[in-house]
Amino acid sequence: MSNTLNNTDLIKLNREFGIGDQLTFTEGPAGFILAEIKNPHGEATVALHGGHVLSFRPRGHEPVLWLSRNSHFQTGRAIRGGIPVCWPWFADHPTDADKPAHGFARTADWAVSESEKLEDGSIRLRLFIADSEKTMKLWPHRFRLEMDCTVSDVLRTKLISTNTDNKPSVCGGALHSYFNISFISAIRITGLEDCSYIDKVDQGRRKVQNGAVSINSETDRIYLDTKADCIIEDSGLPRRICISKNGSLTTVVWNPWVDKAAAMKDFGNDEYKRMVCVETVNADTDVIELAPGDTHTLESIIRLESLTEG
Ligand code: TA6
Repeated sequence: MSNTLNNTDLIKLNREFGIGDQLTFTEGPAGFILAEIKNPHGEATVALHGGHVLSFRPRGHEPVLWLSRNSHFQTGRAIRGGIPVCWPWFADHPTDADKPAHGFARTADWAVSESEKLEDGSIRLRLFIADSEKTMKLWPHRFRLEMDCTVSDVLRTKLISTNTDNKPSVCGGALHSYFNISFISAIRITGLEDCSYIDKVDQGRRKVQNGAVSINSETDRIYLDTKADCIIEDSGLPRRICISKNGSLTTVVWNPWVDKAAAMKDFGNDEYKRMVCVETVNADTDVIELAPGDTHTLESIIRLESLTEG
């Protein structure tokens, strides 16, 4: 099914997977099909294009995810903001620079496989893609990739990779989350203290994080062997965004700052002041080897805390 609007698709989707007024499929920008989730705890929007969570807002709170006002909504292009799904590799392809950065999943047409309302009132939605002639040209492996998100006042997002081939495969990936913040100088990120990282802004030099992370210039760091929760403390809103994870030993922190922001067409020049990426990743030494039939789950759990809590 193409991800752009076709009435029969929408009617079929709502009949098969809709849940009253709590999960409805609608038309979005450029005719992209969106799943709108609204329940007493919170709300979220998910695009079938890229299996992409675009927004999340716990009831009574400011949006937690950031989306660029200049984002593309175009077949074949990635959406700028929310939670892009990077897969089956993170950042540049390890050996072929002609292959798309962050893999092909974020520009693929995903389909719906499951939806349900859970006992606690949260709504769960599952989307998937599988290998095709097109993907085999980019990555010669048979696979099934699923994105499962559960929405309450907590956003739980799982990326489930299954090797459906008869030979092993190695994949990397990320839930490349963009967070909405009051102002870049009003935040600090904890949970990465004493972790070593690859500084992509400084020729890939290896460094060790000293104290909390604050951002006052272009930042692009791959933190290695990380297990702890990351917390974005935002004194401007004020709140704490807590990001827990499973199935990942790598965390990426990114802010393009002035020049990179200006160089990106799908990113407003001043928008670097209002976003930060704290990504749940499998990359570098933490890529995943899947034997035939094997499955790996990369999970992020995003929730809010007030600054006075904890
Ligand atoms: O996750 C950080 C990063 O890999 C940066 O190097 C930067 O390129 C960012 O992703 C955005 O990549 P994109 O391909 O979406 O422009």
